[in-house]
Amino acid sequence: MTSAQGARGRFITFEGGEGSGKSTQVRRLKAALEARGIEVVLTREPGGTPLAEAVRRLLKEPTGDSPCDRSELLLFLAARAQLVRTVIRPALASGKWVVSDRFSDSTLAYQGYGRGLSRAFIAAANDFACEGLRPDLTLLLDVDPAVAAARMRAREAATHTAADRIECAGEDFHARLRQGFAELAAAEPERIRVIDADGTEDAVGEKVWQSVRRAVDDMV
Ligand code: Z5A
Repeated sequence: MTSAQGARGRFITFEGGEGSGKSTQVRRLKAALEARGIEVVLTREPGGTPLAEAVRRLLKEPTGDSPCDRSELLLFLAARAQLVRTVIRPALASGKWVVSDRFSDSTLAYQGYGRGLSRAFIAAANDFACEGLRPDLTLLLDVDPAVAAARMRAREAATHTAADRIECAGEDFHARLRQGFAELAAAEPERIRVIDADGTEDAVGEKVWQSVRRAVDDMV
């Protein structure tokens, strides 16, 4: 693990489609790391600062003016630039570990593979937004889309909420997403570990922990 250069903290991101269990596993990993005496800052994307949370609302809630694909991309990047500069870098510099629910791979997957915008441009723009910061480790939670959809429906029924603008993208979009994430993982197997996330929360949590443990043992 070398990419959060000079910092003592470590930067771990979770990626995958909606309903793959990222938020659940982010919380579990935080607890597991804290039990080892590691200070952890949780972030989510888009969001994690007042400005970035305002951008999140613009992206997810109806405004009467749905963003075009380019506008959507730039809003995600604006939120990321603010999060990296004001939360992630300071936390890493002070020795804390940062665990983020989504980060730059989501932009390549959703806006690149999903929306069809230039992946070369997105990679360069990500680099600009992050000032070169890259995750040390990324856990890609891969789940059958039908399983994920069932989880989402169950959550919507339990919380009386409806799917948001991005969640309503069609089956083709979600197939491109999954393929895109798989290609990203194949291109960077050292950084991106694919976790089969079809099992129970405990089973997936154990796989996540095994992937992270080597990094933890290096640190404590
Ligand atoms: N987006 C983008 O387009 N470009 C970008 O650059 C970035 C993001 C950064 C953010 O939505 C949206 O922004 C997202 C991508 C896009 N679009 N969509 N759609 P979000 O933050 O609101 O949501 P999300 O990131 O897609 O996650 P999610 O829908 O909340 O799902 P999740 O975090 O992966 O899963 P979960 O919340 O942990 O679990 C979902 C439900 O399943 C819940 O009821 C759990 O209790 C249950 N669950 C979790 N794990 C299990 C297991 N193992 N078994 C059974 N049930 C489970």
